[in-house]
Amino acid sequence: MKKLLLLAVLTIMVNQVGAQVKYEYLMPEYTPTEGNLQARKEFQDMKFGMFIHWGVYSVLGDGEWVMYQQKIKLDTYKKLPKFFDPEDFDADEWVKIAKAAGMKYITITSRHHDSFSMFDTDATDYDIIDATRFDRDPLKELAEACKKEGIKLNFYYSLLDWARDDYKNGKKGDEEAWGDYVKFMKAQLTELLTNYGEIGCIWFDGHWDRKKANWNYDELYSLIHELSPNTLIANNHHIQPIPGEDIQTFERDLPGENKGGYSAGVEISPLPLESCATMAKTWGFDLNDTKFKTTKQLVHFLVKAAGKNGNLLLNVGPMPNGEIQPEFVSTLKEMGEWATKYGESIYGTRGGVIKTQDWGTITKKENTLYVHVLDAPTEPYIFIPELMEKIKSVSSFDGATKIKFKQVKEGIFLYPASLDDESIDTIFKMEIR
Ligand code: FHN
Repeated sequence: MKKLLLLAVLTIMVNQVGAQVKYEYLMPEYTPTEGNLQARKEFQDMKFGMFIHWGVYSVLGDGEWVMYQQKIKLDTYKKLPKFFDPEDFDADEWVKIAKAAGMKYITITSRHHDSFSMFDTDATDYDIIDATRFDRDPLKELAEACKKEGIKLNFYYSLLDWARDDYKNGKKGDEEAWGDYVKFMKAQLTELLTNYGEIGCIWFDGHWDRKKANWNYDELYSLIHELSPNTLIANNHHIQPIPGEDIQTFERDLPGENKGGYSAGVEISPLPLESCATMAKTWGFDLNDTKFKTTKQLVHFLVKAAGKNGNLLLNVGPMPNGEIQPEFVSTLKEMGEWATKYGESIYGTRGGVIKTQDWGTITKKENTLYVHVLDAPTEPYIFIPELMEKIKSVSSFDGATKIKFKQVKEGIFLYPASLDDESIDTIFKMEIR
């Protein structure tokens, strides 16, 4: 009887999870090209990227959801482009900040939920060239700056739209309108993939606004892969990856966790993983948002993501004048100082060696395991459970000090002479036999 009950409970749980995480429309089988697989590997090697949420909403300094949250009528919101003239925008400066932080790629919002296109598009007049006095295409300038500096450029693209009638009517069930909206997205995606050089990734967002809808991903994804097979597709839909996607994303969460509340029932897939996070609270510029995360917290996020085999996409929301706020710049600079010293233990590594421990995690590159002690344990040793690899030697990060260790069948004990409580991350190197 007990067994039957357990089975019934399990069946209900599996069905619920299944119902919650599955995209319901048929997708064609997807075989990534060799180049795409190589791009996925390179994506995983990069580990750290800059997310940029920038739009006309920055004028109001109240985050990227201001139109929705302050219930601003569309006609009123449409006055904002007139006030948006970011004359201090300097793409080279942004790229310099990202590079100095140790970031290897940039993912910028080409169009967010407010529908405003931050690039020169022929598919609508509601864009930066036609609707503002700022007669420049920031994505073009960023593409050029990224190319110069060897930084990969990715485009965020909102599926959800708060302004377009075809979206609104399509949402209400008007199939013709929905078809028009899909056509519009395809026109813009074609522009984004043909006018800006090689694009690393198209990063979709907003699926969750129409959880049950047919988003025509078969058309969108095959268009992207036909135009640019090495461009990776990510979709922040908060469900299990859909065939055609190349990256799995986690919002405000480490891969496989659901502390942010967006990833209920979502399991880690074999795709490259990426966590995105904010430096304060909101994504878009918010004048009142002073809940700044510290350098230590953010380095810990980066290291833990790498330990779980994921990248960190860390967000900045530039101000309406085009500059990244100084608080972010100084934290990013400190992260960069850390990355300059310890980047070897992050870039090009893979994770998933052990489960995250209270003290920290492990990353791996070839025959080296990097033990990241993020929070010193109270015991005078570090215990690493379930380690399959036979260890030959353990040393301090710089290799100057040998560390005593004992390997038993349950795991391995490290006995460092001391552990610095204040250190952001004490790293030991273990060589595999
Ligand atoms: O609503 C958006 C939000 O503004 C932001 O773009 C984040 C980034 O992951 N995604 C959405 C929420 O899921």
